[in-house]
Amino acid sequence: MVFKSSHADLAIPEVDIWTLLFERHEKEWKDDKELFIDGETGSAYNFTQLKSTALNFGKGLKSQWNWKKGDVLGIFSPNSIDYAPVVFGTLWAGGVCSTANPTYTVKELAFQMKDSRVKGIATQLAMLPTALKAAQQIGIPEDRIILIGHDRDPSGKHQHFTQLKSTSLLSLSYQTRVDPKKDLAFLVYSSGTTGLPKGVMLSHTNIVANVLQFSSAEKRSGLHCMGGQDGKGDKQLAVLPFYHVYGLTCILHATVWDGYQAIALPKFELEKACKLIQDYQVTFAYVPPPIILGFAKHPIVDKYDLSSLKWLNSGAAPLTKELVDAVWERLTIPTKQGYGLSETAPVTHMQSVLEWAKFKGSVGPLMANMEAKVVDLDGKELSVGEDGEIWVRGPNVFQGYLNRPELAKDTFSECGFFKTGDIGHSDAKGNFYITDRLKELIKYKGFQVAPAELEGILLGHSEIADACVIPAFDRERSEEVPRAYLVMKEGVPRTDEKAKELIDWVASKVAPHKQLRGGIRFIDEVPKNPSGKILRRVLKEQAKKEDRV
Ligand code: 4UU
Repeated sequence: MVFKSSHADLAIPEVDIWTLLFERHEKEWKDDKELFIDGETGSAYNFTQLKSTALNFGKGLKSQWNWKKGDVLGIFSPNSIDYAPVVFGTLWAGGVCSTANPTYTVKELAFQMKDSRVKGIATQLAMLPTALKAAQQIGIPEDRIILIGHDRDPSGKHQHFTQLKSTSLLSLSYQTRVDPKKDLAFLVYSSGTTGLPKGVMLSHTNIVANVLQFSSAEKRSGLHCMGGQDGKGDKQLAVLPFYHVYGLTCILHATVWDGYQAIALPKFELEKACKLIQDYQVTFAYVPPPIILGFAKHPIVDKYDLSSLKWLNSGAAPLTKELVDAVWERLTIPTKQGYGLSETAPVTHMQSVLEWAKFKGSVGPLMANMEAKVVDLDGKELSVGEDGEIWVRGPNVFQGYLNRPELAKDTFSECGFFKTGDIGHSDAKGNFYITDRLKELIKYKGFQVAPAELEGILLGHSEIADACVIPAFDRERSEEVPRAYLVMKEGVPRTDEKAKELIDWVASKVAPHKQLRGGIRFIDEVPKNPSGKILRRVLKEQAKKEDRV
């Protein structure tokens, strides 16, 4: 059967993101309060400042960099309130943003920037050396590396994004027109169901649709914008990284569309987060499960008054019922859940605060304009209560993987459903439950780890004959961690010291979230089917037994 959203379809306007956020909505603001506030310095952008800063940047791109429709800007930065004008200015100028994890190594960054063919990179001073090395490797001129954030370049070589100036040429002062359905707004990177990270092509319409679908779903959770009746409005903690699709749509875009206030933190530190919640009277936060764990269990939380919080929303990785209960016992606030993927811009399912207690463990019902199927391995449709792969269809589903048209036939069904690679079911009321993952992907703290990438690195080691990486489970922290099963070349000792040496060796080559936190196990042979495909399931089952999952 096809599961359809129980919510009435929303009209998704055929407009680009800039027009939706900055033109359609402007007149509705009752005031001009701050939208993005820097949690560390208190500096902020209100709507008017955000719009003018973004416009200046967009005009600067056109004037100084001869920016054309479809040109891509790499953004390599932790959360900063400047992320907003840089993204929206780039979109105004017809550009596309390729957002990268700020903890990437030179190699990881160079891969993404080259793959998405960026024309420049916006970064922060602390990451400038990495950005410069990556830029040099892929032939991006030094003056195309610009800074965002508070720090300026002491050498004066790299402009701050606010220094890009427009000329007075009238032709450059207009927004670059795009076709919202076809033209891209973002390239976010995901490994999808298999292989190395790939550029997920998100069009303007994908994001516009998801902002509206998501905003409409969240209204059921009692949020109101700052023009709300009591004049106070809701405030959120913006700790999810903006480079990841969850933070990108649900915070960066939704803040502007719904007029919430977002208090931005460059990285999650529990005590800082608690202090900001207390000081700013934050009312809600989108977070991944490890942060929920912090709120539920960490002693530091007791030092702060978090009574302004109305609820937390968890997503990006599985959440246990026990954690939801633990948050309720400690803070008396609901933890609801959402589900989504980079490929769906991202949210497809969202629980409302009215449903959290009745359907704990559920990721909620389908959002408006969404349909889903649950299918078995042969693609046969299953019905209520039966576990299978979840397929989804809707206006937020992406345009395919960049430069990889050959993947379309495995990614989409014949009738245009996107195959998520996640396993789950729906109950009779339309609440979905994610129970397992069919695809290779590992989620560490909500961040993607592609086993194929780690296997590639491991196979480059002179002592390793074969490798398979799978998700293990860290029971104490309640999260997935990458574990490697290795076949060593003859004569190499299979000792704890060797394992530690290899773990450190991998750590020196990858961003911190990809480290082999699940350890290394030495085996005689990687299980494979007759055609040589790794049978990850076998090792996953072995890991489950060992980790008592
Ligand atoms: C079990 O992680 C994301 C998007 C997350 C998101 C979550 C809730 C966005 C909005 C929201 O409200 O994207 P990716 O591409 O990094 O990873 C996608 C994968 C899914 O395929 C699934 O395996 O992350 C996993 N995942 C979840 N797993 C995402 N949400 C959940 C969830 N429970 N709630």
